[in-house]
Amino acid sequence: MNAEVSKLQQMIRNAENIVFFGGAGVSTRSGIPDFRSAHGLYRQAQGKSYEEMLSIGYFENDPDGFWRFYRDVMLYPDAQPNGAHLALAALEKQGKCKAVVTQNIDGLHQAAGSKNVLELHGSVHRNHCMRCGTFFPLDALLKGEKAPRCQCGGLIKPDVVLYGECLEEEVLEKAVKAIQQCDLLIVGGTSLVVHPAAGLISYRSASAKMALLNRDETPYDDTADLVVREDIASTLEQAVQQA
Ligand code: CNA
Repeated sequence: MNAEVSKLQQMIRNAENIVFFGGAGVSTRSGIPDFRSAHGLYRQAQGKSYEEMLSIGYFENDPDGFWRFYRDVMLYPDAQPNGAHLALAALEKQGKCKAVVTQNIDGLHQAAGSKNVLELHGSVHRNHCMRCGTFFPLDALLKGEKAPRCQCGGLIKPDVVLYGECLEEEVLEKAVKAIQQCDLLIVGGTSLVVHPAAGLISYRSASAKMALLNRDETPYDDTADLVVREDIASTLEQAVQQA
């Protein structure tokens, strides 16, 4: 174990109220590409930007085009939790991790066993008819060339916060409260450039420590007590196993 991972292990040992704040990099080892790293989806984009394709404006103007793109690049129904998700679930079981605040929409923290997961950007697993409110599980929507429609004829929309939409107030408030109360904020797998989500890490108290586990540099590296630029799954697996 290198010196940084062993420092993280010590920080976890000393902490009583840990909150994890994460993003797409937490799930890359599960086979779900992120947006902004070297092999991320942004680099593969052609024509329209991903922000445009995943915006509420595009969904409303061309729901068929939106769903074609969304099915193609955002849905990974066979993905399984990796070591990072499992380590965080283990930390919750130990009573140390009080909340996972995630920008991810893949449901893998819950699949790993975490119970208190605050999904800032929603989830691909929840979908509703925009006319009558009927719920649809992901499985029912995976196939097709067109936007899925409810029996009532209404358009189905994933409960995912699209670019141009506001974050859900209640989730945001719970996330802020959890971060304000923690004594160790572990931030990882996020480029910290998508707002307002990224700004939430600034709500930690002055006495709380922050560990930032991200392969690439972020705008907040200077404000962290520890920065580990390695794979988050192996970092957390090592640090939590022996904490
Ligand atoms: P991002 O902007 O793509 O940044 C990801 C960061 O993770 C990059 O800085 C990488 O360096 C880092 N990273 C990638 N793999 C690893 C790894 N194995 N270990 C350590 N670091 C790694 O993603 P953000 O989450 O910051 O951006 C927010 C967007 C991306 C949210 O709106 C998400 O909904 C959206 N997104 C979610 C998923 C998902 O749910 N799995 C996938 C792709 C995009």
